[in-house]
Amino acid sequence: MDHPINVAEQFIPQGRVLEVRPYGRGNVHDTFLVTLDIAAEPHFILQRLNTRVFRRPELVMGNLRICTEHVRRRLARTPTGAGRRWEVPRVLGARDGRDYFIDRQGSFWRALSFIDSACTLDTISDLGHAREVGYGLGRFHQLLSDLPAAHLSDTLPGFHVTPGYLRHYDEVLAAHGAAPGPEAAQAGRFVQERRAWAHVLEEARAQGRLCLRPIHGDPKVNNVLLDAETSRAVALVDLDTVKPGLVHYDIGDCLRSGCNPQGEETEHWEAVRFEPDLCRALLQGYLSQARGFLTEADYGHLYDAVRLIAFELGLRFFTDYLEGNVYFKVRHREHNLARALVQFRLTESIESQETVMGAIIRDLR
Ligand code: GN1
Ligand code: MG
Repeated sequence: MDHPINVAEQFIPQGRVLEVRPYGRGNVHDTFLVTLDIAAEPHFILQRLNTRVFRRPELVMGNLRICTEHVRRRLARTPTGAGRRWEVPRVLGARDGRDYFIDRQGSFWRALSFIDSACTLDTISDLGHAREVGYGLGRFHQLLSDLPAAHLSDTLPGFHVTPGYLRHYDEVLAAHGAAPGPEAAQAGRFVQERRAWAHVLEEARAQGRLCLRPIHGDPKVNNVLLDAETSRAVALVDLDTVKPGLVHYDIGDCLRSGCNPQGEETEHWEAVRFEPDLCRALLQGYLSQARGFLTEADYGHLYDAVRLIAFELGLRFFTDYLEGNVYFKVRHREHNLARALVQFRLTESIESQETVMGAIIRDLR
């Protein structure tokens, strides 16, 4: 690929690039923070999209535009209440007027405005933070709740469709065989024991009980920006996976990430647990924004959502481990196995708290 500094220059109408450094902890794209010598707006985010995963990156940019423009129009009509701000990243145009740049090697680059005075957390242990992360997802869904899902392209067919991940798992297992070692065997059994249930959300969708809406696709804790001073949620970032989907994918993903204080990258998978107090706080924040558009059936599938998305992510990591780490970036060969064990342990903890979760959901409605 071209050097990121040269690419960054394609996105600035004036000024000079002072620095480009790797940014965040993305598992799929390459992300950089660019610093310019322009005092008014010294930073922007530069990303090289993974086009092996997102095969039609121009559609990703289309979804991004549709959704950010929709939200900006809504915010202009109904501003955010006092003591809060809500921000939407802006797509920055390239010199040739397009909203992306293709380098000499064919890599697809795009630039987004940087949201200032905000921070992210990789894990949470504080109930106030959990409430704000939930609020952030709720606000995001609520602002998109009047955008028909059909206006967005399906940029990642099969994303979060668990039965499809199971089919792929079976294919990989058939092609590569089972992995050696007790932990891989345990993970294999874990998948077997849950396969019959894994279609739960897709079945509800096929029967018309759940419907497609615009979703974020990846609302894990560190994709919710919190104001650096007030800790209030100010934005959701990482908008590549915005597309039609079930809000349950998002709610499940946010809860599986937000209620695991050990974090998804911990090496101590045995210590992983799903924390019900964080779940209550996160859902409370979410529902403060989402009550107006959730249906009876939506509530009925919230527990399934968090159990399923934790399981599904474990399955995706485990499959990638078996396939030789072709999808998620890894720091060592067993990395995806370790990640899978974390999500499977989390799934077990969620399962052991089904009654508690049912009570939390009943209380908060
Ligand atoms: C990937 O690249 P990143 O970190 O934004 C993945 C998500 C997973 C997440 C787990 C397109 O997101 O689905 O939940 O890793 N994104 C894609 O950390 O597969
Ligand atoms: Mg992402």
